[in-house]
Amino acid sequence: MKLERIILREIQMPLAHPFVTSFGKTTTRRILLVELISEEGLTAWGECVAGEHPYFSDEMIDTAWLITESELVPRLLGKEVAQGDHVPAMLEQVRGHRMAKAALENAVWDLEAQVKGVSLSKLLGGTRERIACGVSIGMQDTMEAQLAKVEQEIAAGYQRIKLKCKPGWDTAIFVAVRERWPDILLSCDANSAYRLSDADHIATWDEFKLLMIEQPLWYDDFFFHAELQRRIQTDICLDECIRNRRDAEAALRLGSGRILNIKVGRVGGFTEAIVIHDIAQHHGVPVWCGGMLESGIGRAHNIAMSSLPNFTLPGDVSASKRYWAQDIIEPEVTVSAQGEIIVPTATGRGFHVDSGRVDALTVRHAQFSA
Ligand code: OSB
Ligand code: MG
Repeated sequence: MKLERIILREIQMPLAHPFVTSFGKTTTRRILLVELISEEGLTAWGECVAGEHPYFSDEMIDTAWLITESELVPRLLGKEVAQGDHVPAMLEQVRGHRMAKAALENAVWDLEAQVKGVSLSKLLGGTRERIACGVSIGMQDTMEAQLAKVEQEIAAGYQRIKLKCKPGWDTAIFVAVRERWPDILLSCDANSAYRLSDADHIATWDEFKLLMIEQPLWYDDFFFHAELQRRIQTDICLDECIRNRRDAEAALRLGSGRILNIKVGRVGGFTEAIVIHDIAQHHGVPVWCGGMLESGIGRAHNIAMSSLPNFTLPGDVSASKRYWAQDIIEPEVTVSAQGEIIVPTATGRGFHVDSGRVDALTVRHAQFSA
């Protein structure tokens, strides 16, 4: 597979509903899309999940654009790349910038699936025909609005409800939700809003039988998470702090958590994500696929990822219409009344990219030819 042309685009997509976490509010997503065109004339896509600001991680769309254009594209353009898992070594000299790297690497996997005539799911080692879906619900302005959102998502069939929380927006919400829905799969995500000094407070949540507490402490820590895990019964799930296979192995050996959220962009691409999946499986630790408010391209890739065997918990991969008035793929992603997405079996990502829609949303464009 010779990479003849690489096209970068920034698209801007207004979210159907603003998304509020402990690190901020998102109303419009600025998304970097990567399009690869091979010598054979095949077209493949990747999505960079870096945010508008460096609040979730130290990457943001503008740093990703700069690094992609100045450092990553030159290492791939015009090169013969046999398969997606050869990409990490080609980009290895560049340290960090995992979300930027993942967009390119994942596009190469997308291309490889097309060349081999298999679904992306099969190529990655997927075994599931359908995946279980949960939702991540941002913080609302009032308790009433928060409960109404939970009600709406349960009615839509989602199998797990995740509540964003932070100091001052935690226990009261859990009490109210548990009062109305004592038995649902419920979790929370603090996005690093707490400190070890909050351990006693966090321990009081054990009574809510949460499925997990996601990334309660610092974004770059899994040492003190181990101490917190020893002081609470509820399982900790690690998100932000797991950057690669060594982090995963170290965190699981330390006992920093008992569940992993795998985000393909956060760990630098499918190759690393698959290894982390395997490490967790080896430790008997379940994983699930996180989300980064992706457009249809990243969502299609997340569906394929979620089809691997150790993705045994419902992920944050939900329907297009939860995010967008109109998605950039055809068909859009839908979730059944049972809270499942069917994994496409067609060749490649299994969703057609609506290039007219992409063009209409594009605010920045750069093209590189071999
Ligand atoms: O921590 O999982 C997170 C969105 C942006 C950044 C971080 C996170 C999230 C979500 C939303 O929780 C998941 C989704 O629905 O895409
Ligand atoms: Mg998270």
